[in-house]
Amino acid sequence: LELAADLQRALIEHQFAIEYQPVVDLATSRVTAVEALVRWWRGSVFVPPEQFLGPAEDTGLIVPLSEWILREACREVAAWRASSWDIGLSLNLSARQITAPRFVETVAEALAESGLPASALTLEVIEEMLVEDAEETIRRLSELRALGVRLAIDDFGTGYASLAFLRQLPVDMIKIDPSFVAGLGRDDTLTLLTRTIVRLGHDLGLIVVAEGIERPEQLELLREMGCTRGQGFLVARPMAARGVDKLMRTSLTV
Ligand code: G
Ligand code: G
Ligand code: MN
Ligand code: NA
Repeated sequence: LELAADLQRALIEHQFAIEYQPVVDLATSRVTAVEALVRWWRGSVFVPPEQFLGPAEDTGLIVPLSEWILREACREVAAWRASSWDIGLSLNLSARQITAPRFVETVAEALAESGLPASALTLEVIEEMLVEDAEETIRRLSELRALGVRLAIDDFGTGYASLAFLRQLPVDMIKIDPSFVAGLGRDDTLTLLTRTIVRLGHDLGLIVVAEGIERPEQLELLREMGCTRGQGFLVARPMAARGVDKLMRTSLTV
């Protein structure tokens, strides 16, 4: 309850910030996209998203917070693109955000205001979001996709129905959950499963992103598997916008 009141105040007092984690093309090491990740500095104390996203969802504060992240991130990425950097933006969606009134309109407005092309925006959803209000959620995401926005399944492979999800919603990308990537080269089953997910994604014509890359061996195996893109602390950590400025038009050293 106290956290809820603090969240409300934090929104009004602009205590939230966005960090961007680079996503690289594994063949070229070029940064092709950034994933926006919300940060809350409650005074001098950092509150991890895992601690406040639940309460924000329960109180509905996730809706105005997500709208701020959407507009701000679209604006910042559009500015990078204006310096002729062909970069995309990935945003994590919350269940409540998707079913809120005017969600589709809000995304369309953020694109129009910022000048970010719809095709440069990827919206990440997790499978659990299709359990409650599934029809409405699928309808809205399909509307956005019809506008040219890309859809990604985040944490792919961990949900109860990954494959059913692929049938229900037209998606462009799957993001392999870090729990698979963690086992690359160390655990035969996880290595095999990762290889199978990469092949499945490619056979379906999807972009496949591996998440949670921390060790050179993982990167090597993912490249050998032909995984399209990679993300993780070894590649680059989430960073403030001015950190991304410095990365512009560079290849990372991975
Ligand atoms: O990268 P990080 O540890 O900050 O993210 C923790 C969790 O919070 C992840 O599951 C991530 O998807 C989620 N998250 C981060 N930023 C956002 C956001 O802007 N909106 C939503 N809905 N979730 C986010
Ligand atoms: O659920 P989602 O995939 O959106 O979560 C993104 C979260 O993963 C962010 O909080 C980000 O900080 C974190 N993250 C990104 N790369 C790595 C990594 O290599 N290792 C670990 N442990 N976490 C990572
Ligand atoms: Mn994500
Ligand atoms: Na993920």
